[in-house]
Amino acid sequence: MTAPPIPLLMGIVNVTPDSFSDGGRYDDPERAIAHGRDLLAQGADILDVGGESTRPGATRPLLAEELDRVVPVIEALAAEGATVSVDTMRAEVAARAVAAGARIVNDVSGGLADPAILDVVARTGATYVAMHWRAHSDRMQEFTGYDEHGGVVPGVRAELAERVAAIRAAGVRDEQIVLDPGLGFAKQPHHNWELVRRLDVLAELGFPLLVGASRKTFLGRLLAGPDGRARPVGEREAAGVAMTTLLAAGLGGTPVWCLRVHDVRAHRDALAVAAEWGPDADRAATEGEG
Ligand code: PMM
Repeated sequence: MTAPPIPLLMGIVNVTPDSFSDGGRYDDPERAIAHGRDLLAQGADILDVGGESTRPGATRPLLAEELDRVVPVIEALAAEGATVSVDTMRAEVAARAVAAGARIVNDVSGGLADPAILDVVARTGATYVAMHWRAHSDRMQEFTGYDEHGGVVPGVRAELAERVAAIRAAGVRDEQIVLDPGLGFAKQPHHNWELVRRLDVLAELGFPLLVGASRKTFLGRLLAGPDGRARPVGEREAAGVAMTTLLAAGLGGTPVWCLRVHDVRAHRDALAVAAEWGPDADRAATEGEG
């Protein structure tokens, strides 16, 4: 068996006081820049800089707060040659981020929160990650029904197809578009597993896929202790690395273009192992001593 091409790794730089998984640790720009450099040294291909927490129940920052958080960090990291993505739902933030050097706009709302973001993407030519999303984080878990679509996989596919139509209508070219199933966003835990097992159904839409499973609640629930409480967020990394390994091995049913992760080194190691099943798989046998 030959594994598909190795996915890119997007390292997460959350410049937020209340992020889902590394809340507050990198909330001042200097610390966030240092964290970005560290993730590059660990082998990140892309740095995803975000100033709005989207953890379940989170409330939104003001526009000015979000700009103050992300623009200096993007400027510094892009100036050092990093490929930077901005994690935002706001057109104004996307525009300022691209002007500061970001080449990717990662919009968890897929253009639903602020449709003008699509004009920014069309005008600038930035790569656009459109994630499956139904509502802001304070209410998203009220919208986890997929029965009218016959299940979560056809539901996410249909709703992403609608987003693609809107994105194209705004003048964005197909080569700019990346799709994301939105693990943990308006999903019950079992929905996330159904999606990662059938990424091939989303790939039928014809775009590269990005997947963000790192440290999410559905992994915490899988690893719940005997008391039924989810595994704490800082103790989910090994499960995330297993997810990376299985997706890199093709068990999502299709190649994945990029994985969005926190602990880049661990995922880079997993991809190094997966690469030994890829096109250059006999390298280890000829190079090493075993
Ligand atoms: N998840 C989070 C934030 N941004 N962007 C994309 N494209 N896909 C995701 O799954 C995603 C995202 C929430 O996780 P975090 O608080 O750990 O960053």
